[in-house]
Amino acid sequence: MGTPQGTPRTGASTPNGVTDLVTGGAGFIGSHLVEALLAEGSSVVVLDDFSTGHIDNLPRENPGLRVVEGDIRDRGVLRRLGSVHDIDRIFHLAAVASVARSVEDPLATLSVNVEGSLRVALWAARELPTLRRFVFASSAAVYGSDVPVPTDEKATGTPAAPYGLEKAAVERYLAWLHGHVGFPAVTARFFNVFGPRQDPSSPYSGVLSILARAARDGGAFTVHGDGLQTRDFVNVADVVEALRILARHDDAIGGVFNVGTGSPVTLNQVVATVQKIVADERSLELQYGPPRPGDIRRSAADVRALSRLGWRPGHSLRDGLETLLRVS
Ligand code: NAD
Ligand code: UD2
Repeated sequence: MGTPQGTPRTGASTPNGVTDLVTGGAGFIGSHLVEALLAEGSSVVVLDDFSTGHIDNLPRENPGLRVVEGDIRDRGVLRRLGSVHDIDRIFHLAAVASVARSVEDPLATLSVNVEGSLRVALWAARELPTLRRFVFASSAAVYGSDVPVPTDEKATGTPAAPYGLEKAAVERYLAWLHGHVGFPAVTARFFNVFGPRQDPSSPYSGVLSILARAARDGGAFTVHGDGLQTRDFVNVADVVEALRILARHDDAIGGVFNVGTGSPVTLNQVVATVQKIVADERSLELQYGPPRPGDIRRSAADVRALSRLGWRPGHSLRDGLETLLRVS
């Protein structure tokens, strides 16, 4: 395909010669990934519709960054991207990343999370013949509650909400494309990611963003249930490192990888740690309410597959919480 109006296609002139496309790059996880990719010398193109992402999350002054506002379902936007940039790797993070929203309006989330993802993958498979990697942000939500814990990638559970069904569907489409045309797809199943820039504004936002805001502002925090539910909270910096490893290792192609720590904690333990960190300055008003409908009781990742590629969580939960309380 030709380059419109002689626009130079990017890629060759970047320090490491690599051009990365990050869909959803203005969001919580995406913006941390963009920073890391720019730091390693990639030229980075962000495609985001800013539905939950923010331009302020991105280092706009960095000459290696190009931001395109658009919807992943828009064929015209994808076609233009492919004609202007020599894209080597795609990190597909754009999604309506909300379990609650998927329950309220499953057709709306299906449209973005499944149709949108499939459009990006089909476009890449057809129009980017030199693409080296397509890393997909999936979720532990594909497992539901009827699986052994810690959970390895072979476990087949029943997702508790449309969000998990949507992620599972995209995983299956990618497996098909990999088998059918050798599409270089890799699936990363994130567990409970936390860190700076996670938006705490909805009751269904990631629990640690809500807890950190309450601790910072001295507000109330409600534990849903008895607080003995476990989660595998993984630092966004470790998630970014996992994505970089999955993009580098050819062995990862066609694979599915949990991204957690393998060290789950109860919600009560996390709350106690936060209370200790803020003890001198503020008080956290803690209350217990009824369990949240559909909540799973235990969640923990078996991370042996990712560890075999050299990944180790580099941040303790306490360090991560301290950073979160400092910056959020
Ligand atoms: P986020 O909402 O901060 O990021 C999603 C980004 O996608 C936003 O910038 C949003 O504006 C963009 N987007 C949404 N719909 C779009 C569309 N139609 N076209 C273009 N851009 C669109 O969420 P996040 O927590 O950073 O999640 C990133 C990815 O990781 C998502 O795919 C999510 O499902 C997945 N994930 C997140 C977690 C977690 O704990 N945060 C856990 C498992 C999986
Ligand atoms: C699911 C997915 C996760 C990600 C996320 C996106 C699993 C195991 N995890 O996480 O991968 O896709 O959804 O949203 O499926 N809680 C409180 N008080 C609050 C808020 C939450 O007690 O104010 C509890 C909540 O009831 C749950 C725990 O904290 O028991 C974690 O909740 P969450 O919404 O952060 O994430 P979760 O586990 O539903």
